[in-house]
Amino acid sequence: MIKVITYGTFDLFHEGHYRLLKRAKALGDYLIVGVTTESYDKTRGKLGVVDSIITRIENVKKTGFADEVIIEEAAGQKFNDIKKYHIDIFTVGSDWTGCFDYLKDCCKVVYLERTRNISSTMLREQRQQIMRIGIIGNGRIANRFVPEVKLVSGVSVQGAYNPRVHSAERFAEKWEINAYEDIERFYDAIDVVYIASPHSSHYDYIKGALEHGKHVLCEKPLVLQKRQAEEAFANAKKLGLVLFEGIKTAYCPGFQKLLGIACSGVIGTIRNVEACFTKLEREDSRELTDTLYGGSFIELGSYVMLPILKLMGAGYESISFDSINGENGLDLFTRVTLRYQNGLATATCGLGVKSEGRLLIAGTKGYILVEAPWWKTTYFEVHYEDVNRVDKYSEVFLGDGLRYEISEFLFRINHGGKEDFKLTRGESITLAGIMEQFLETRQE
Ligand code: C2G
Repeated sequence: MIKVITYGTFDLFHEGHYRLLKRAKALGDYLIVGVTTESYDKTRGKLGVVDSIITRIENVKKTGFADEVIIEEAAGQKFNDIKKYHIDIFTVGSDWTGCFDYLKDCCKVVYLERTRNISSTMLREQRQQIMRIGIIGNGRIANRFVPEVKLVSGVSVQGAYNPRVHSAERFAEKWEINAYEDIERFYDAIDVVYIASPHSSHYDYIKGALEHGKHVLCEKPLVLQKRQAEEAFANAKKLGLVLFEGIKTAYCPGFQKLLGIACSGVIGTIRNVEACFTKLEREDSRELTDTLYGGSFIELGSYVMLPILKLMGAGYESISFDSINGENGLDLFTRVTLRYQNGLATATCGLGVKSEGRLLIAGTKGYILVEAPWWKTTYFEVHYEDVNRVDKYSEVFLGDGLRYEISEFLFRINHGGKEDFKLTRGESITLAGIMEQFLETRQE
């Protein structure tokens, strides 16, 4: 008798799950299915699981393919289960190709091709639908995005669009999704859009996606003009759609914790915020050669402005930019200084100058120092006049962190788009206005 084992969350049970179990069963005579617990999913960074473990087990059982269902509650369990149950074949979808090769010493490992098109036939009965996401732009960030989607329940990457079809095809091949050359067909196949194309194209893609009735998650900077941001948000509101700016720090758990503590009054009234983010790029990179929309501030400014807007607000009295520019006029390093009625803020960022990526928040009773890289906010300390008193906080930042923004985006869609306190529409509009002002000063 050939014994097969597979594992999964099986949340919002869909056709991809059904086909996987069917083929897993066909590999042998007896199929064991391990269903993950919520706490295990949390530790492995899978967010937003909707169905209870009871429902998920029931759904697996209903298929009739599982001869036995077990619970998977910890990392490392697979190895022991394979021995315990005398397993011949371990199988899982090809989105995990390579990840479980370490089990090859104990049994045969088979990666079954993942189901590309999740149709809605099975989902119609579900109270919550799987959102099929379509990606516009196939660069570095899009490549980091796809594996993070896998860790958020309730969303699946359907396909990629790129006017340069070969680029979309290469990307789709790599991630086992569909490539679309025709944007109408692309919109027909998806529910939500992730825009990761060059900055200058964001505005047009946002407009098009909203007109096609799609919710939009757009990489920062959302747009580069205040008027465009206002118009895009007004459009989304009119159409009842979510428009969401992807600044991943805004949604990560450590940054949320930090804001809570900073605003709790422990350091008194906040008077000064200093944020720095540098990331050295090659001289021939897009970031340092796109003379219209490249440069340090356009690339990294959204991050460094975020804690300032969150903690000091958008009501600054003045803002000024100082840059060190390269020969092509792009800023290799930029310092932004803001003056408030009762406070100051400085944001520095650089693609050609390296500095300490820390965040310092100074108040009337103490200060908070967020260790570099502060945009992950994994560790920070609260200091007071009494040097012996230091409060220490840590928080996780899993993987590339994009899962937090994807999870929040879905949450907003499923809750009528109302809860936008982590990054408000007003803050995104202010950010677009600051980008516009920066570009104007650069042209002078
Ligand atoms: N799957 C698939 N096609 C899809 C979606 C999922 O073939 N469109 C497969 C996955 O590859 C996996 C199974 O269905 O083999 C269950 O998927 P999930 O519920 O997303 O669980 P996952 O996070 O992949 O768990 O220990 C857990 C396992 O390692 C995998």
